[in-house]
Amino acid sequence: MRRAPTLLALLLVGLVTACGGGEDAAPGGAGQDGVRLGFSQVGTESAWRLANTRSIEHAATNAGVRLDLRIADGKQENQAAAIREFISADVDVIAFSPVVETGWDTLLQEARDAGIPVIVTDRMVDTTDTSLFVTMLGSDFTAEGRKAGEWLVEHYRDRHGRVRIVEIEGTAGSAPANQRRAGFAEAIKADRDLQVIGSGDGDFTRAQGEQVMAGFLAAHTGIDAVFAHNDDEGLGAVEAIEAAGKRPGTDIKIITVDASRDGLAALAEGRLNYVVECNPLLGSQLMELVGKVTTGQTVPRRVVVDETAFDREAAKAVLHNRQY
Ligand code: GYE
Repeated sequence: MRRAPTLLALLLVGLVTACGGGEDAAPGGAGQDGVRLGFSQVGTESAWRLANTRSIEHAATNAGVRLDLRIADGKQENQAAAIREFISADVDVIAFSPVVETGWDTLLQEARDAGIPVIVTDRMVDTTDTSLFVTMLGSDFTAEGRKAGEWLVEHYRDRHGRVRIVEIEGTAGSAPANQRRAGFAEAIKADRDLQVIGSGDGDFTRAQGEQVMAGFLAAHTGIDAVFAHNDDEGLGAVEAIEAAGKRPGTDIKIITVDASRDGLAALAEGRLNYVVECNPLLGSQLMELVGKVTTGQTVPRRVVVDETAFDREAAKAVLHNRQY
């Protein structure tokens, strides 16, 4: 344990109760009150990201955590600068969602040398020494890619002949792009007719998704399906497909990940075909881990978020009270 909890925090343990913030409410009494948390967020690229930031802000407020939030605009160097500032400010805990997987070892070592525990959230880091962070809270991106691929295998089960797929990937080098690609490739191996004929970096944005899809439509005829690594890219692809005079969801099938409100609405309208859930509402779980880490309690090395997937009917059923 890095430092003893303050007397006030000790007095509050057991007195604080969760204060009705829905999924963002951190359970009280976990020792977070007054803890200083430096959090380096990826950016503002998608609906998922905005919901994730909001969830963390709400949960911090509910738990009494003093949050120093920095948004990195998708740049690793900005995250490195923010994390170094957290170290200089001697915060109690650092959490971050790494924009790309590699290149963090030195920085994590600096945090360790300063005695500050680091929690990795949302996206995994690829480090030589995994003890450089205390825990990782986030989704199973490989499973998400696999679910997307399995839907295509099932959908084209009775079709004979090549199925031409294009893949709009997430930010190059990011954990969700690497792992969704891998899970998807693994699943579509079950049917040799399913072939990825093109892939491009959509950077998890609608604008880039649209541009990459327009490029595919210009370069290839007879595209059957798109696997977009998030809803925003998929919704950009919808626009490019319509601009090319085709019907998204009908002429070209589209599978995405996240299950944001906009994604599910497009699915309910039949412009997307299948959406795999990736839940951004990690705030309360993060604050719980922060509380445990600062009070010397043991935490699991990996906390995986529970998720599902939606077809058109399932989207219609949940859309009315979707939180993100
Ligand atoms: O799928 C995408 C966001 O890291 C899980 O990042 C996250 C991904 C999410 O920009 O929309």
